[in-house]
Amino acid sequence: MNTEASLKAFDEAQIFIPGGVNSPVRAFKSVGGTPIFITEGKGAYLTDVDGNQYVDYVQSWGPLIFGHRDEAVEKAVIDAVKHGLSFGAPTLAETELAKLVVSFFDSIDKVRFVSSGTEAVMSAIRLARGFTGRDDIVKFTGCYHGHSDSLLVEAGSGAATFGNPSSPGVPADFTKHTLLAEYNNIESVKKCFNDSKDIACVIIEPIAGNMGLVPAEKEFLHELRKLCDENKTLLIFDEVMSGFRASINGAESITGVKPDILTLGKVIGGGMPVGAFGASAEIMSQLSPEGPVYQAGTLSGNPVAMAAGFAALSKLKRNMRVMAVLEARAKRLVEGMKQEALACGITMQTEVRGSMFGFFFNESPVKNFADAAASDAKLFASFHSAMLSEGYYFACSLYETGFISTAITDEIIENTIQASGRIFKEITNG
Ligand code: HOZ
Repeated sequence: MNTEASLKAFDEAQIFIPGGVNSPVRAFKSVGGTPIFITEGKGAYLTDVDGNQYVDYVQSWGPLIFGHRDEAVEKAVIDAVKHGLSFGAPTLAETELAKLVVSFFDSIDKVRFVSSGTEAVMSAIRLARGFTGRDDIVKFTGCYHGHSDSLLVEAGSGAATFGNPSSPGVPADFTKHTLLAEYNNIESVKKCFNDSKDIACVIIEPIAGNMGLVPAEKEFLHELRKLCDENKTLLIFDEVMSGFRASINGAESITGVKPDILTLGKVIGGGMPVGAFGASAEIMSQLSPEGPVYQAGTLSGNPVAMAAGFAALSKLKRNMRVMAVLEARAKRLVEGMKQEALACGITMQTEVRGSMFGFFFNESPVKNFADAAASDAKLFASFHSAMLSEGYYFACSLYETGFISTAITDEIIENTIQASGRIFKEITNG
């Protein structure tokens, strides 16, 4: 495969952009390669600057549930653009999307839109602190909630990929209010509640997607809910990644556990920059201008982004059964690859939640970040670059999650499984 133009593009990008990328995980560093530069996406495929085509299992890290250039989303964006890019004033599109988002979740009455997942979670934490009048928060090692100061502590995603789960530049004074617990370990949460009587909220990815795909156990979430209630602490579900991916009605519909505050992003913007946080009317009434907790944004509720999100979510609402189709495909993909790996003496751990899939080269099941980190990173890197050369674009970090879009057909899945079989044979034959 010729990647000369991508290499040249990367060289030039590195002169003007730190590391040549605008988000670290894209740099391919942990898989020992260099990023490919994309010119176009269509349906299931990406095309790079050298003209190579790839089946895309990243889907812009989750948003593109209908694949690249979905007709309905594209049309909605073009129509919206013709009326103006941004007004910094209310539009009907914001209420339409808010009404639609709220209709999917039992736990929220109101929602506020922002421009990214990071912003959504940062604002949700401020709201929880304002509502409870407390300062401390609990997060879980390996969960990633964006790059705001108090949440960049033992974080997953790109932070874990580069072995810097906590960042310089974040004053210790800011993170002293962030208590850490272990995912799927309720005793570690109890310890936090013993150590502090000032916990405003516990924030969790109920289906963690930023240490690879590691869902929280149902019983653990139920106990977490109970602990939060006993301590009058708010429970925040960060579903920026899993929202409309793991289930159309959120993790609350899979686990029976309702959060007090929900954060969303990715799919709700249909590929445009959107984040959101929602809660009961009582909690949301603390937000400015109704209440004293301040939060704002020039591009919040941007009309083009609202139009894209509305087109994507209303299409999902009309075609709810696609969720089952996507899940069946995701299961077939990881099961097929697992069998191919096993035939070559390689053990793989796999997970699927809706259209999200994950795999680890690990002898034992992965329940938390320590388990994920014990996976064979070298084997992952070899697998990643060999699959890329075969035309399959997987997330370039073992701490990220894969996504199926409706454009990825059964035939593409079967071809991917066959390619993985060839690769496992090559790898094990040295
Ligand atoms: N935080 C994103 C994945 N979990 C990566 C974003 C990006 O690099 O585009």
